[in-house]
Amino acid sequence: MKKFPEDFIWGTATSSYQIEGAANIDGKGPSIWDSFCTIPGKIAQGETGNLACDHYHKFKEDIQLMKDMGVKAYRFSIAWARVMPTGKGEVNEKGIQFYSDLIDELLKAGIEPWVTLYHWDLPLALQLEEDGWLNKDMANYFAEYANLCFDRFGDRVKNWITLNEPWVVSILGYGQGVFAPGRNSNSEPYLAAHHLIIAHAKAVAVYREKYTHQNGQIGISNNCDWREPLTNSEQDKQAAQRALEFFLAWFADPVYKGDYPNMMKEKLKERLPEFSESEKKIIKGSSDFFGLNHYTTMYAAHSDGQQEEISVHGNGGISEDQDVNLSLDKSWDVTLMDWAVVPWGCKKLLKWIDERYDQPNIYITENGCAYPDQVVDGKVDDQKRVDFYQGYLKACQEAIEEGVKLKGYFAWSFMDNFEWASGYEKRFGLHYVDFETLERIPKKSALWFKEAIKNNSAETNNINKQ
Ligand code: PNW
Repeated sequence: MKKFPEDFIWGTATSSYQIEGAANIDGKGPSIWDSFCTIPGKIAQGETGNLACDHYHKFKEDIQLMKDMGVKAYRFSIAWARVMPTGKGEVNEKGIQFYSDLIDELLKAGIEPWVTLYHWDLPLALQLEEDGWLNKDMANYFAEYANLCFDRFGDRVKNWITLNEPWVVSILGYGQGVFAPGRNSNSEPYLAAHHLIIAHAKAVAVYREKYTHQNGQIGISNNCDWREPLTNSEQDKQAAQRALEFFLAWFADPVYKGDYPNMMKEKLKERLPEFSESEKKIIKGSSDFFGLNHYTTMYAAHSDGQQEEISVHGNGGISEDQDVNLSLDKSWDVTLMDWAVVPWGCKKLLKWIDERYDQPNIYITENGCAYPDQVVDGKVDDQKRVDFYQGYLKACQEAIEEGVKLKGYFAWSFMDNFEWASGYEKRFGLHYVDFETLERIPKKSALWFKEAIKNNSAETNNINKQ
């Protein structure tokens, strides 16, 4: 059996708004997601995260389930508005207490906390009073909030992720308007992204200036699909490269090279803001590791300004800026999100990152899939999810053998939860959640993951004991 390196980190992941519930108790302020969910038509079935998995009250039970699986690490996010109800100023001690208890419980279970500071649930007050991420001042508010978290939790938390997927915030939140705050524009995404990058860098600067004695690491998690050239033509190869740069290099180039890709500057002109020299200085080198969320692969082909409508749930970005047409191979299986299952795309993307950014330590901070799971006789036989994880983890193993410094892998998600605009229809969990009773049931995939962790290998097949 091929093994992962001894110190490989096996983890699972969640985010605050998707699991916590307790939306307005114990002093929590409203977030833009609380508010966005009240707009008719935005969320499937008009669902909200008001209750979600009620993790706020069930976190001990959830940590026990993680312990049962043998995970070494758990990635969760802090709801900014739970610890700072209006996003700035006053601190809500009950919110601090919740995360403090959660962290203590994890450590007691031998599970390392990996904490995301921002997984999209911006305090509503910052949206209404300050214009959210369109305002550069947001970077300072974020740095102050980050400082609070380092100060209160940094004695126990050694792994920090500033932002989750600024691409999603920018494109789905400010471009397509399908996520909070629901804006529709072809220029605001580039402005919001600009401020997100500066906010990330400022938070990292605070950590490095004031908290070195905590001996932790800090980075950012970006999402990216793989883009495979549709044909061998030079034009399609360049189209795939452009698509990857618009997706990932948009955020990773500033962090690793100090500025946006030239290609984006040329194409976007004045719609792409410029960093000042002092901003470049704090941005370059501002991630101790490369956090990657990866879900799927698409073909990319050159287009001469004529965009084909893609039927798949839109993750192309602002495609008219890229001159790229995306498509799927008919032979590829797709998940309930219509995202294609293509493990080799994951390996290619890891190698692309390894090369472009000079062999950084990489953590896959999310990878997973949604399927229409069903409980039969108290069990959930999600063989497709088992196959998905096995396929992607094998691809990871191959990438490591070929020299990629992949140090860990977090399955999305620990349990079924509020899947944003899709509500509760799209189940990504290793654990099934009955949203009526809130009961959790480990799926077959959770049992597979447990064995894979035990064997430290993706070649695990022995899970017939459910
Ligand atoms: C990520 N896209 O979201 C998030 O980090 C999770 O909170 C979420 O539950 C998970 O993936 C599954 O969706 C994404 O359109 C949402 O490319 C949309 C896209 C990518 C990631």
